[in-house]
Amino acid sequence: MRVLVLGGDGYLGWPTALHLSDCGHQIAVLDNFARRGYDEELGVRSLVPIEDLDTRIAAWHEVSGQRITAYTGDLLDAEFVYRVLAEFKPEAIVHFAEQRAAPYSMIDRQHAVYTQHNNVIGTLNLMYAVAELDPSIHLVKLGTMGEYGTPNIDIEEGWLEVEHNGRKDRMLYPKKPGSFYHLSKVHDSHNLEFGCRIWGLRVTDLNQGIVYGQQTPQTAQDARLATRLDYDAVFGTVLNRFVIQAVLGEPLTVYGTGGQTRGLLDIRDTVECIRLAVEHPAEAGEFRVFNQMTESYSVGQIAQLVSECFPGPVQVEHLENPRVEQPEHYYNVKHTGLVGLGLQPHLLSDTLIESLFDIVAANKDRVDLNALLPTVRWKGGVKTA
Ligand code: NAD
Ligand code: USQ
Repeated sequence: MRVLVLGGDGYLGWPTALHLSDCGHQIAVLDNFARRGYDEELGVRSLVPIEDLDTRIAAWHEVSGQRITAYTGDLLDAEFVYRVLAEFKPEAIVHFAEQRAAPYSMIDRQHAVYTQHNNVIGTLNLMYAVAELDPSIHLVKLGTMGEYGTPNIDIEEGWLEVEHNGRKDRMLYPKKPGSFYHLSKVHDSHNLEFGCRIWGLRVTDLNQGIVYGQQTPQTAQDARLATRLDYDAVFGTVLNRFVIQAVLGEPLTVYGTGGQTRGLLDIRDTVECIRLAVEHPAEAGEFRVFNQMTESYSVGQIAQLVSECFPGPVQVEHLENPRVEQPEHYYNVKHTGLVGLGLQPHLLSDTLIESLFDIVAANKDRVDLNALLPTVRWKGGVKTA
């Protein structure tokens, strides 16, 4: 199948492009390198060194014999998006290309506006290009579990059967997201569902949990194929950060009580979920939603797991929570759709965490310790008189 991977230079987009290429699909990646730009803006860098996209693609050709086409440009440039679709003629598009850090979106007005403009308008340009050029293209869009927030009822896969005043309907599951970034994904989901209804688009919205890990069978074949690993308090995610903090001998930064619970998954499951979604497309007019996560843990449990696995002393520090989120809550998520398509999850285990310890130890000199502590406060991005 011809698959276009948007955001193919990112943490997840690059390993997904390699996995799909390895499975025999013909791949093109598109990226504007915004993520590399955020590194410069924030004065940080990936813990694991990463090559530029051309070097990565050349290395993959050397290792596998497979070719990947690269398109450099911005989803905000509608003409560029139309040109790429007309030229590459994808049968499926995997859309990772958004600003994805909740803290980045909460820095101030400018960053909130940038995030929502980049994410929502980029996706809208893409929807129009698909609708006008070839609505049979299956769009696999990365959403997030954080779209739902932490409601006090079970979280279904995208849709909810509602009975109200004696009448019933199937509605999009109500959303209660916790940052302007997470909100951008909610806006995308609503736009995409509308596109399915009015134009008959075929869309799979993958509400993904927090991803951990750094290697897939493909990226592990050559150092030039490595994907990024973020440790800073803006882009680094919780489990990856705790592993890195343990190796550095720094305290694990649990925000608040640590009772907040989230869905997680291994990076090897991310790439496999995408393959499954691509190879089993949604129907024309269908807005299909999968909850892409394999396990739930509270932040406190993640800190405990990392402490137990690390072969040395680990200190856990409870910081005042810079975010506004429920400290303790009900969390029960349905996630059977991808398992139904054949996903065999890698559950969080000692071996995975131990292999991450080695990757981090090999690169620990690259860490700027100043970037570890959170500086973005959810209430701090508003200027008061
Ligand atoms: P990432 O920032 O590493 O990758 C995103 C890529 O998209 C970057 O290379 C960036 O340069 C590119 N990009 C951004 N805006 C663009 C634009 N307008 N035009 C072209 N390219 C653009 O992020 P990631 O961690 O790989 O996440 C990928 C997707 O998965 C995101 O949509 C994110 O919201 C979602 N997601 C990630 C996680 C996680 O834990 N990393 C969890 C759930 C969902
Ligand atoms: N947390 C800590 N200490 C830390 C870092 C985080 O306690 O050092 C806590 C946060 O307060 C939060 C939880 O851990 O309660 C998760 O935070 P995170 O930064 O790991 O994840 P989040 O901001 O939700 O965002 C990440 C990705 C995003 C993706 C999302 C999936 O950056 O792209 O959409 O995970 S989900 O959480 O399911 O919405």
